[in-house]
Amino acid sequence: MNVSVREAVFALLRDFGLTTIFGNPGSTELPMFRDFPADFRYVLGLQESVVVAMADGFAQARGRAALVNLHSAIGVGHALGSIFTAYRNETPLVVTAGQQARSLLPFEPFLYSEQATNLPRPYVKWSCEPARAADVPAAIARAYYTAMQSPRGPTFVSVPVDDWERACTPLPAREVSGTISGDPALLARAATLLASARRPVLVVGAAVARDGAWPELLALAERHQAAVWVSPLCARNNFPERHRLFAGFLPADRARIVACLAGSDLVVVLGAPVFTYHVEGDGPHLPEGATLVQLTQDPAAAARAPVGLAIVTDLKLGIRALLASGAPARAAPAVAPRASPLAPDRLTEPYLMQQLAALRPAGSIVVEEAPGSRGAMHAYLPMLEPDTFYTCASGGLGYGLPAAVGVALARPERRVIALLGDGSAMYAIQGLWSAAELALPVTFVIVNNGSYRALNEFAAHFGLATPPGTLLPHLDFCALARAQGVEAVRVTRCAELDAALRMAFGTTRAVLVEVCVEE
Ligand SMILES: Cc1ncc(C[n+]2csc(CCOP(=O)(O)OP(=O)(O)O)c2C)c(N)n1
Repeated sequence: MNVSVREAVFALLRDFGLTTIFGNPGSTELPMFRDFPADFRYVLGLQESVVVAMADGFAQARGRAALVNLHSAIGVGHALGSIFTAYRNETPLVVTAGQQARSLLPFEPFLYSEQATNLPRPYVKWSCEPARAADVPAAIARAYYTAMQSPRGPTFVSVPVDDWERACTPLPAREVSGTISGDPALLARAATLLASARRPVLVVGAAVARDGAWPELLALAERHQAAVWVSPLCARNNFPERHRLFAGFLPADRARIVACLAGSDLVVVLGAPVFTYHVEGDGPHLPEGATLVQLTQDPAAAARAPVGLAIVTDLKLGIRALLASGAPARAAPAVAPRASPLAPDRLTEPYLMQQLAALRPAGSIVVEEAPGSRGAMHAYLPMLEPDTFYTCASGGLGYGLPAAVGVALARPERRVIALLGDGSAMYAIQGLWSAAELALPVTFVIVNNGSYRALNEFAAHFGLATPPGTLLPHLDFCALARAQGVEAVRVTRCAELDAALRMAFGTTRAVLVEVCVEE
């Protein structure tokens, strides 16, 4: 039996549960959407980096792949920053893009993509433009299975515009497992090391959240009375941040990591690289006398770790294996000091975080991209429940605002709070329009400090006093929001903050709260 490529692809997408298509269309994509099936929905983003970041948030919040459709070369070009972020986030995305008709390709036509498959490399796991139209369904299927295999990530398929009406045979979906179960002998050795350690510590990363291993991690930490540190620049939350064993957030700096972990004889890294550094450093990677065990879903992270025993495994399965061993009686580690409460006298970033923590609805999800506010957030806005925090693993700005829209689309029962720096928000401000059109109750909190403050602070590391290009005066976020259909309120004093947040959290519409903070 023959069907059109389009029919075969939509049948496959339906089987994979990829019925939400994030896109921004062009002429080279239009035939894909002929007779658009009623059980599919198209989520429009007004720029392609916004499209991919929305899909990323959606995919992460659902724990499954999402489908993206981009315009040929230029659309992929606009999307590349967000594709890079999805790659670092290990977010499964099937990214498709249009291409000019096969018969036109010898003439280098308008809108054609010369090296379509190379354009998104190296930040896709697999990239393909099928040799024949009839091979498009198989390429989409392989892209999906590959995206979902551990470590997950984006894949790319370029589809010539004339392929959609061509004939092919239908392709049934298959079951393809992507879960890696670690070597039992090595996991048993790791469990023994843990049981015999004097003072073990756990360093936890985003793969713990991605693999749904929150309860196993909690059990492991409590079993061993092990302090839990969050790995540097971690993109998800993995452990209740007010638990007595919660030690804090490791900096992305070798010597400071060693100082934080001092006194431990065994460092168990779970679902994170060893380690993510941001600044140069030398000397040891571990405190003197300590050994390291790493459980990771990423074979490359295992191979490049500078020290320790590395075991490639799904985190839930791996931590369960570690739970097989008992633990000796150990004294509880010292409790990390908590930040003291702040009075409503200065509208600072820490005060904003404190009030957000007090007023945020139960179960609400924070999607953060406010680099200079990270310290204040860590101190005053703890994440207490699983899957309630997302940021980007790449450090690339322009992710948080549209990702929050995608998370809200995936989790309609939850309140989503996008916590954004003024600079960060401007990389993807068109995402507000999608939130309004989709009628999503996202609360966008803009931390307006009038600058790229994180960059100003980082300049000191290189001995620069005042770097150029870091001031952002004259931005009116309320006007930017209203122009796109999002209600907005500006807060300039402590006394106005609670009412604004309560109003935003109390409605079912998207609201932007612009908070003008003092230094
Ligand atoms: C795409 C991209 N461009 C530039 C940077 C460099 N950068 C890192 S932090 C930062 C400033 C962010 O400003 P804002 O969101 O206002 O937060 P603040 O630092 O003021 O808290 C910049 C520009 C980046 N990380 N990503």
